Order: sequence, then structure tokens, then C-alpha cells
Amino acid sequence: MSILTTPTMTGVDGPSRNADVNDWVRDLARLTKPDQIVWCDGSTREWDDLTKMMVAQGTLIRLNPEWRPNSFLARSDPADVARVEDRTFICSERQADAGPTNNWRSPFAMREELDTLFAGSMRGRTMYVVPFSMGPLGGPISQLGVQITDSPYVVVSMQLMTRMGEAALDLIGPETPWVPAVHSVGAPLVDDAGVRHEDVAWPHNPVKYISHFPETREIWSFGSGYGGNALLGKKCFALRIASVMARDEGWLAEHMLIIKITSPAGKVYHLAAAFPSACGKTNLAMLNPSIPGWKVETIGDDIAWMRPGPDGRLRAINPERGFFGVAPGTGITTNPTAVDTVWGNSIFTNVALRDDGDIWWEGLTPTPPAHLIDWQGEDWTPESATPAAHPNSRFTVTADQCPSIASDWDSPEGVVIDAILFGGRRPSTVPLVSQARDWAHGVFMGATMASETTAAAEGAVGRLRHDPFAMLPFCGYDITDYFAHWLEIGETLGADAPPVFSVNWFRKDADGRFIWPGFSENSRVLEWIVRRLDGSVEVVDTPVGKLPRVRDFNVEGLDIGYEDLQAILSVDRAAWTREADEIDAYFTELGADRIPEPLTRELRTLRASMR
Ligand code: GTP
Ligand code: SPV
Ligand code: MN
Repeated sequence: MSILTTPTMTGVDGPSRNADVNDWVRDLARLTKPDQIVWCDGSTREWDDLTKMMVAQGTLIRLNPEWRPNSFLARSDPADVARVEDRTFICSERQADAGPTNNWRSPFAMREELDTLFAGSMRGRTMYVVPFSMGPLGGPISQLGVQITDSPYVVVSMQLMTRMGEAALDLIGPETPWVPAVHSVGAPLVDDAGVRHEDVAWPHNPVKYISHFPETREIWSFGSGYGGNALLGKKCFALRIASVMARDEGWLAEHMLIIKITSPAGKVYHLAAAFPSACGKTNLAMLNPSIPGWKVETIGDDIAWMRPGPDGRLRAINPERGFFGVAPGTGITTNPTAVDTVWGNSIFTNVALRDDGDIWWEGLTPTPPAHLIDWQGEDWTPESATPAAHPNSRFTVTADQCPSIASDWDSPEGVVIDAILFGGRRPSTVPLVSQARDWAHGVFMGATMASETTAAAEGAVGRLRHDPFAMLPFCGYDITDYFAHWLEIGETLGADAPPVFSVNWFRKDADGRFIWPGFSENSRVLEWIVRRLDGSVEVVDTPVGKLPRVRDFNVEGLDIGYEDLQAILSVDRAAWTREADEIDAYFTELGADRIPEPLTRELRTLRASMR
């Protein structure tokens, strides 16, 4: 970590080989008026200095190093706990390019607003310059960015989540494209009168803006320090900006996990799967198969960048370096691999603190400790009315600590994708698994996904909403153009396009209980999918896709009744008639004339077969 310039030191060049980077940093310092500028190098020393500083000022609590070495707890402000979708903006030149699902602002109007908000927004604070790479350093599919932030919590989180620091900066040559990402928590320590105020543990601003300029490939985020609002390499760059790059350049930027599966016969397969936020990507990415002989290894748990490779097949990389995973429900029975991953060198945000200086959250262990300090810093006992950890509390940790990480998880060329999965939280209607008839039907499955909302975003939880491709909050352009782009990728891939499947772990019975045991038992669904890839199992052709024959589905050693299995492996015609109406209404909402013809044809086929 090096303190190289202060805004008052005019004429001092920054350390980048790219003059635009240096100029941009200087201009932003003039606008935001920090006390000093620090160019981050990504070193252990930098991590130690920043974490010590944050412990001293109360932003971090050092966990008991006997239990959790080099690990920290952060408690956010209760008003800054998740992504803010209604404050997320796509500022394309034309409103139509943002499409029917995004909040749009004209770039001109937004720049004016942002100029006002950012003016002096870092007074009294340090401006950190965080160069980073999404994807392995120098990889052919990787992209570079530079984030400016006044949050040291964001700096250390970016160290875990991206390839951050000197090596990334070195890669940005005079002509190298890089994405500028500006972030301020919007809480200056010096006011307009020049009076200095005490800092708080989690500075933020009630007014939040998560703004994207797709044409100029820029990100401006104001007012939040939490997750995807603030770690700008993740949703803002790797999904919203990258989806626009991908549209223009013929590839895909997706909200998908990537896994490597080895069958008992030793054959290797790679799968990519899109599930909405807090719907089981991390769990599937770290799956511990319950069926003997199968192995699942982790490549990514949240984002996949995929493009046709030299052999014409789809290849994927995980552009991230770490996991920002949902804590509640991640436990020694549901996801022991994640629990092992966070043994140390981790940041926990909004979880509960144990009396012995370790952490806890709902579902980590079957029995809660007798006493805790909850995520808001209050005493908590099992009798308390509120959860000890916030429902969107998270762990942040590098992927290389994951015991199930695949040896080639950071291969710069990526892995060949053998199948694509789409899934959501659907208490009814959608079967446990079905295979699309072809690519167009697969795109229809993705485009018509719906899921119950979760705590990953501000707003009501448990409300069923359409979330096409799990990209509703993350597509940086018109979602109907995005559907068309998926269809075009299918044209490019031709016969090499991977088969597409729909999965749903979340069917409920009349009493509201999950019918399918899920978690490690999901390996049985993976087994069926792999057998389909090998062509070694027959299917039942239905209007919604190719379903398993119940007798082929491996339930050996599983405690599930025949009727329950039958229920989740069949098509309820009444429910699917309603579903077709629902899809029709959604397509109309998106603009019936904007929906690509192959998708309206799929809907007609579905309707016709329900008569
Ligand atoms: P983001 O990081 O927000 O994009 O989400 P994610 O998709 O990675 O979410 P994650 O895997 O962390 O999902 C967490 C939630 O899904 C927890 O509440 C889990 O208990 C639940 N979950 C995951 N897999 C299953 C499953 O097979 N069955 C059931 N019933 N719940 C599951
Ligand atoms: C999600 O909400 O899908 C996440 C968490 O992965 S965040 O990084 O906050 O977007
Ligand atoms: Mn996500």
C-alpha cells in the first residue's frame, strides 16, 4: 500500500502506465476531495494494515484467532443490508436500450445528479484506488477495472473477491481497455463549514444510487457499503456492464455457478446453472454427493463468463476470486464444504457473535448457543423473537480455501460446458427436473423462470416474481434483446450447443414442507442429467420438456414416498395452463412485439398441448 499523491499535490502523476487512469483518479480526487489517495497493491501487509485500522475504529471485530484466525466480523447499518434494486439504474443513451425491466435515467441527467452527490463526498476520508482483474490475470477472457472507493471494508473485500492490486494495475497498459468504477459511501467526515465529525462503524447514506453507463462502460455507486452495491467488480461489472460487452462481442455474462462432475466411470462433465439470488448456487457449487462414486468440484458459485471456444464449444470461466455467500442455512449438514472453507482469512458481515469470539448464524449448527450478540450488537438468546444473523448476512472468502475447488478452476481458457441448468424457488408447478427439447425451448425455460424473492435484495421476501435467467436485477440492457442474444448464441454453437435443463428443489406439499430433501440429494438429479448427456436413459416426453421416468430415477437409500416422487416428476396440467397464462401476461408486459418469435412459438406450443 503506498500513499502516492494528495489532491493538493498537483502535477504528481499516478503510478499507472495508462495516463487515463492517472487523470481519472486525479479528477475524481478534485471532485470528491479526500484527505489522501492510496493506490492499493493487494499485499498481505495492506490487508493487515487495513484490518487493524478498522478494528481500532470499530468497523471490524477481530474473531478469536484460536477458532477463526485472521477473520473479522462487520456489522452494517440496519438500513444498508442488501442490494437496492429500486436504486439501481441503467443510464443508456436511449431509454429503449435499458428495456422494460430496468430503471432508466438519461446519462446526461444522471451525470449531473452524480456530480452533485460526489462533490466533496470523501472529505475527511481516504480515497483508495483498487485496480482489479475479473478472471485470471492476463487471461484471454478476463477484463480489467479500477475501483475508487472511500471504504476500507470494500478494499479488503475486493482483495478476497477479485485479483486485486499491483499485478492488475501492471496489466493496464496505455491502450488496454479498463472499466472505471467509482464508489463512495456518501458520508463525508468534514461538513460544508469545514467542521470534522466522528466516524461511525458503518458509514452510508440514506440516498443510494447504483448507476451504470453501458455505452461508456462506467459504474458510479453512491451511498451503500454492502455487497453488490459496493463490490463493483461483481454484479455491476461482471454482470450489468459485462452483459452489454457480451451482447456486442458474441459471448454470455451470466448469474451462474460452474461445477465439474466426475461420474463413477471417471468421466468428467462441466455444468453451469442459473438460480436467482439466495436460491442455492453456492450449495450446488459445493455439493457433497449422497450417491456413491460421484464427485462434484467447485469452479464458481455466482458468475460465469461463457463464449464459444476455438473448437466451437461453449467455454466458461468464473471471473471472481472468492465467494460472497449467504450465511443462514449454510451449515454442517447442508453445506459442510462452505463451513470448512471459512476456517480463517474470512470476513463475516451481519452474522452473530459468540461469547467465545467466534461466529454463528441460523442453520450453522442444529442447536443455537445459549447466548449470542446478534447482528445489531444486542444480546440474543434462543428465546429472542428476531434472528441472530440477518437473513442476508454473508461470508467473504477466497475460492482457493474451498476444499472442493477444482484444480483447474482458474484456468484462463475456462472449461467446456456440457449442460446448462435453470432453476428457481417454485413451491408448485415446475418439476424437479426436465430437459429442454432443443436450444430454443431451453431459452424459453430461461426466459420464463420465476422464483420467490429472497433477502438478497431490499423488499418483500417470498413473493413469486419473474426472474428471467436469474438476471432480472443484473441484465444491463433490454431483456428482450438479451433473449434474442441467447437465441443467436445457439445459432453460433449449432449442434455443439449444450443441452438445457430446468430444475426445482423447492416444491412444497399442502403443509408447506419441502417435498424434495435437496442439498446433497441433488446429486441424484445431476446423475440423471449426466445419464441424459450420455444418452443412457429414456425420457417421458411432455409439453414442458423431457421428464425422467420414475423407475429410472435413483432413489436408492432415500426416504421419499412414491407419490411424492410422482408429484414432483409429473406435469400438472391445470397448473401449467395457469403458468402459460402467466407467461403470456409477462410477455405482454415486456412488450409482445419485442419477444423473439421462437419464444412466442414455444408459448403457442405449450398452450396448444394443454388443450
Ligand atoms: P447469491 O449469492 O445471492 O446469488 O445466492 P446463491 O444462489 O449462491 O444462494 P445460496 O446457495 O447461498 O442459497 C442459500 C439458500 O438456499 C439457503 O437458504 C439454503 O438453505 C437454500 N438452499 C440451497 N439448496 C437448497 C436445496 O437443495 N433445498 C432447499 N430447500 N433449500 C436450499
Ligand atoms: C446476489 O444478490 O445475487 C448476490 C449477492 O450474489 S450481491 O453481491 O450482494 O449481489
Ligand atoms: Mn448472486
